[in-house]
Amino acid sequence: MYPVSIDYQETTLILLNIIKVLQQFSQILNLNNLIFIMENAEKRLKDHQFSIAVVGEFNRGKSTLINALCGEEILPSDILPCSATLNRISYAEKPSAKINFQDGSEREIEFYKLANFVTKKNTESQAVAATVKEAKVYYPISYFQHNKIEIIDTPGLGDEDNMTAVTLSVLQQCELAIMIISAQFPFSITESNILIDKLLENGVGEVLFIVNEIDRFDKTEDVERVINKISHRIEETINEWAQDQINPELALKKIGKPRVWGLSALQALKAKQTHDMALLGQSQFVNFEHDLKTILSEKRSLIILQVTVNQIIKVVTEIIETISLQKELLDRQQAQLQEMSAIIDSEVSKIRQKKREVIQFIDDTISTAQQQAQTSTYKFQQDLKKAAEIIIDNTTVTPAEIKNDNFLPNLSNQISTSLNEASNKLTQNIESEIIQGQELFVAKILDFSQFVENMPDNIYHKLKQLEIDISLTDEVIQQIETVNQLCNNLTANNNNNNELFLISFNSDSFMIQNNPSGVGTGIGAGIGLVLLGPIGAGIGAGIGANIGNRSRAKKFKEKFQPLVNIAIDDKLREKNINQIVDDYVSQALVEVLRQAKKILETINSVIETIQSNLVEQIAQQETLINHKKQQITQMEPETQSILNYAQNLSEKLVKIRSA
Ligand SMILES: Nc1nc2c(ncn2[C@@H]2O[C@H](COP(=O)(O)OP(=O)(O)OP(=O)(O)O)[C@@H](O)[C@H]2O)c(=O)[nH]1
Ligand SMILES: [Mg+2]
Repeated sequence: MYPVSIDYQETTLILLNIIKVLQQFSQILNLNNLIFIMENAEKRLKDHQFSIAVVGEFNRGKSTLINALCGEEILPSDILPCSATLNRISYAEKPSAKINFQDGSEREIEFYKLANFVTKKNTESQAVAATVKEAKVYYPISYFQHNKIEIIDTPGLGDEDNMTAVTLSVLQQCELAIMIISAQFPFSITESNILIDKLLENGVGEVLFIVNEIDRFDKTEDVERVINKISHRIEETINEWAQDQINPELALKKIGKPRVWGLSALQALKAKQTHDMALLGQSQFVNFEHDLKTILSEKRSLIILQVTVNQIIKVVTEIIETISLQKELLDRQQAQLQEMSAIIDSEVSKIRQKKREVIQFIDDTISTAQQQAQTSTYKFQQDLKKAAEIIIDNTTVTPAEIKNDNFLPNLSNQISTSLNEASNKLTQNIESEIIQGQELFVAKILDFSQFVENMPDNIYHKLKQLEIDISLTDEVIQQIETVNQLCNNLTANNNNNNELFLISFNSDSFMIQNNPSGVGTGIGAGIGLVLLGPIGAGIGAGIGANIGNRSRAKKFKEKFQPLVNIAIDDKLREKNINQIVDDYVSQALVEVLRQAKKILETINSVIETIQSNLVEQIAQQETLINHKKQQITQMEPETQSILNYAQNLSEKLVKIRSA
């Protein structure tokens, strides 16, 4: 897909293409920092810009080295930590300086006043330097002239945090780094960390090492020993770093054997200023300068490609890692969605089951109430007969009394009063049975509604534990609120107004009233009538006056009782007491039933809303996940082929550069 080539033009085009693709991928994966890195790489590759950063701990002679290259003391240097800003030095025919301030403004300054803006030599200059973003210094350095090269003086690393950050940002945008180490303090742990974290990790194309201040040693052999020692430590550090890389071998090749120059920047500067060739020779500066010029003229393009490739490898590796992480995440989310569907199904079927139980319970309660009422009614019939029997038994019957006109009306009255009492008892019994039924009923529905009310919370709580964003819709919240209100009314009715569910028990239903002129009398009269018949007939048929003796009185009671019973049965049947009780029970439960039905209907729609809502949300999530997965899967082969190409190219570049 990406043919390996080292033709500069062609390779540049391929790399620009790759950068475009990686930008798109970074965008899809939301890797903003990578987009930035690629934008930057694209710009540098197109501009063919070449930046050299001079780095190291403070006071190692960074500024002095740049001065030595220029042959003039253009940058301030000092025995105390000095450089406070980034200073970019590039070619111009005449020396000049511009200051870019933090607030975005830019100002040209007089060249010799540079120290007032870029150092921390005194509190005033330090305060000014704090407002400076960077200084641009233009100077006629001959070999910078045609090559769009800039050299960057950086504040000492590890001196202050914000300065370290400034230097770091520059390292991501430079092709070559010169690391300055002092011959006096051979390669500290801090310096080894600078090398790894700031240079190698940032994919700088090439790193050159300078052991400065060799003039501090008298003997050449001491200088050699120090340089060897430092070179060895640098190699160790690079090896250590390479072992942590995905491809240690390539990482090592890319850096190559570290190139270390021992020199005295201070002597070189002085020699150039005074044209002292002997001192210049002594400074060992010429070797370094010569090699630097060669690198800049011969390897510049290769290094630019190398830096770009390094950035591409860095970015594509991170993209590949992100893809694999996101794939895992998406797989997990997919599994979770299935889990979610299962949770929803099980919760919904739980609540449906519960609803069936409630309906069954309601049916049972009604039929139990009806059965009990029927039993009470049957018992009522027996009670009435018993009451009549007791009255009849206790009545003294003599022939003389039977003849008395008041006898039968009195007897009837007694019986009807007694029947009224029994009737009231029945009313109370049935009433209390119904109240009990209602209470059970209401309790059951409230219990169920509580369950319904908790259902969404239960479901959403379980779903929340998964990593997927599911929310309770307003519709659900509103419906649950309706269920709540209906249930509150149900409770209120039950607690405050039982009458609502009750029809007042009307004794009329049983044709028995306390009012003696009413139906009670009617029964009495009826019984009287029935009795008068046989008695009259008896009189007529010869019972007549003989009714006066004991056996006749006993016979009267024996005949009278069944007649009373028949009269009771007839009256109850005539008034259809069974039906009345049935109706009464049903009517008493009708209001609760109506309300329960409404609650159950609302609950039904809550369940449906929740279910359809969640199913919809899950479906949406699934579509989203599938889409993402597809996008990511499509990226995979391309990222792999980019990585392969970049690694091959990197290897080629290393070979050519070290040839
Ligand atoms: N003897 C000797 N002194 C040097 C040499 N190079 C630099 N110095 C001195 O070391 C001190 C620090 O030099 P600078 O160039 O300011 O060092 P720097 O690394 O830029 O320091 P910061 O900007 O503070 O990070 C100055 O006093 C220099 O004159 C050298 O080769 N030999
Ligand atoms: Mg400095």
